Amino acid sequence: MPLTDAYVQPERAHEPEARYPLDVAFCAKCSLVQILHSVPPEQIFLEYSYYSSVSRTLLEHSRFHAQEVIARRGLGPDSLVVEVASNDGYLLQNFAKAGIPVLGIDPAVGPARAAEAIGIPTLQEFFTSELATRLRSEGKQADVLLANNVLAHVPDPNDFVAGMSIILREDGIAEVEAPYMKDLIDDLQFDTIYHEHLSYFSVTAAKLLFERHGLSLNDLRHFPIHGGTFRFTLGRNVDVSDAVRALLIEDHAAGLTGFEYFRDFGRRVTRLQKQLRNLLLELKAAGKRIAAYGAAAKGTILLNSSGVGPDVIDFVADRSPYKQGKLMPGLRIAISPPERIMEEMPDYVLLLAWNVKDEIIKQESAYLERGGRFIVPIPRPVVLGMESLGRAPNRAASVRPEMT
Ligand code: DWN
Repeated sequence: MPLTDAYVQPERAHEPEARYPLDVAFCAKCSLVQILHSVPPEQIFLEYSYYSSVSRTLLEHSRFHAQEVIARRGLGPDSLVVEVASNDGYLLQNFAKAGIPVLGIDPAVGPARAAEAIGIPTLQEFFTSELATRLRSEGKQADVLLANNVLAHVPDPNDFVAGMSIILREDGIAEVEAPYMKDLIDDLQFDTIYHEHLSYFSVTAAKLLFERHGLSLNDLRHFPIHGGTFRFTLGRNVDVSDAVRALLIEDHAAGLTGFEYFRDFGRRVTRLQKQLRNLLLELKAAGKRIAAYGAAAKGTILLNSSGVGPDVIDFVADRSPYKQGKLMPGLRIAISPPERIMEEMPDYVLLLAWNVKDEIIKQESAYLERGGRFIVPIPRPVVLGMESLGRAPNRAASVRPEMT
């Protein structure tokens, strides 16, 4: 597969692009699932196109999290909140607005610059145990350490968690969000497997990793964001909540600590890809025009692994100005502003960013009102029309019942 953040400039469309193996393995000792080929992070995260603030869903999720942590930990002007993978300041801005000193750490040049532009001090570096040691020697230790959607992204999770332990105050806590592997497997979210995501966690695997570096998994909460995410709360006190105990039991009961649970995943994915491809080709054969929405990393995997290219998808709409005008990695489908959907009124729009479908459907309600239809590919291909707005189907649009 190509790198999912390697959006292609049109003038370079004729150039070949690097592709890398994307094999996934299960560790029988600690239950961690990992991809086997690590692409150097400098190749992915320095010129990075993902800006967290594009998603209102994520901004809301982050605002509620900050408010809850400030109250729970009694944070104030003498506290320090450090975030690793702070991106464009989407989360830390809530602490800064409350008068709490913050420090962002993110290697991505663009997002780090965007964070600084809104007053979030940001180190444009990769987080390592060495950086943590340097910050600690400068007297910068965190009362709260945040690390959302980054633990899965690092080639050396042990060094990363060792760094977390170093930078955390003795009585500090860390809050780490990472996708839950059970959601991925149960809901066939195969398109979230890509080279940015090196590790995939069960509660068992995460707990073992944290404990290896003196951090106890004190508590956890599950959220629907990004298709299913755990927020792990870590501290130095060995104090394990009932929720953690319940999920450890669930891991074993569901089979996440053994290979059998994963054995038929590939076959189920292949069946899903065939269903999606057949649906799209049937629609094309019937003369329908199809676009897509969300130049998401997962969209590159979905399209390239399913062999769905510019012969099927006319364009991909995306609100991010950093992606508009470029081409999707691999199959080279053009990325356009969302306004093109209403201008051209394709019959169907494939929702590549299915994890934020509610936000996108609400945003594009005019398209549905004019008879447009969304195709949601995961966990199985379904066609959504006006009914997805909670209103009566538009009689003008005829859609075969078997596709709804
Ligand atoms: O781990 C990661 C997850 C958390 O986010 C990163 N590796 C990269 C990224 O993965 P992704 O690109 O699959 O994430 P999203 O958030 O599903 O991407 C959504 C895309 O859709 C973005 O390009 C923004 C765009 N978007 C839009 O055009 N209009 C998003 C929303 C909510 C919208 O209304």
